[in-house]
Amino acid sequence: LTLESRLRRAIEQDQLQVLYQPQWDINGQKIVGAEALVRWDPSSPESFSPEQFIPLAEETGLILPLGEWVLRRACAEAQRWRTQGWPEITVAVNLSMRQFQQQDMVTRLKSILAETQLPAAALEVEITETTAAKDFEQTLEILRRLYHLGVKLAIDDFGTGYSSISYLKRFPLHKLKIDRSFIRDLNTTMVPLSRYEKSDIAVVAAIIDLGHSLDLRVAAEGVETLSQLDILQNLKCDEVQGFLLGRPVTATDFLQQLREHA
Ligand code: G
Ligand code: G
Ligand code: MN
Ligand code: NA
Repeated sequence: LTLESRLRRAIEQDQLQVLYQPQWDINGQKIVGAEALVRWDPSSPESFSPEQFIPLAEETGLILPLGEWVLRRACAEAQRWRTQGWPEITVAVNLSMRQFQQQDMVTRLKSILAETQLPAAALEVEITETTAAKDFEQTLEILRRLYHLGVKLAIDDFGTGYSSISYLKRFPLHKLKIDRSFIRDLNTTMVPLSRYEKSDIAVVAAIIDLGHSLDLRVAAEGVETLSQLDILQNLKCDEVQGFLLGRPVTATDFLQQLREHA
């Protein structure tokens, strides 16, 4: 069997799973949301990493049913958090380029919100900088419709694509997520810093300032060390996400984390 037919079967047979990675306020004190991340159920006999199957799903178009399945799951789960006592917790869902550009995407999203009863403001949609930069007019139109629905809009992997600042200025957005490659480079707060380390901090500082000057919240992803967190706090980043504060976990485990940290 090809990976494609296995993936098709996995979608049909519910062998996929959604994990939730906590998103924290900058102090690392409080969970403010979660990013939904799809996984091939590790207990199924065949299991592939998302780095393997997401690009394939993109190429084959399977990302459409897959993405819709993730969206429905994540919205239903977020509504459970709300009704169980955490009405402020948002859920962030990645939309691939094909999914974002799908003709009836906004209609489909709207019906998933209605079906799961999740208020639009509790859903954050993440599109990559590359998706956003693909076709300015089309992106603007889709973002406007989502914005009017009340959905939160985030640019993911920021800094690795090529969106121009004038685009960012004209898109209705709520958040920039600094790509984890920039965070990885924030290795140390030890002084004296090498020129390179200084410039790594300067780049992250510039992204945060850019976000703030556009009235956006700025989140850092891939935070793995306390010194990275310390630098991000000093630079007034707004939110952090990464292995230091929590790996992606099952819905059950995430609910437990909410009891402890939200
Ligand atoms: O979770 P992890 O880092 O292993 O994910 C690998 C890649 O797969 C990341 O780029 C992530 O954005 C992407 N990904 C994870 N879940 C989803 C999903 O539900 N939809 C889309 N489009 N991409 C996802
Ligand atoms: O492309 P996107 O930003 O959506 O990718 C999210 C992916 O990043 C998830 O698959 C998640 O597993 C991964 N991730 C989350 N936190 C960390 C981290 O601290 N370090 C690394 N290396 N990967 C992370
Ligand atoms: Mn993401
Ligand atoms: Na990202």
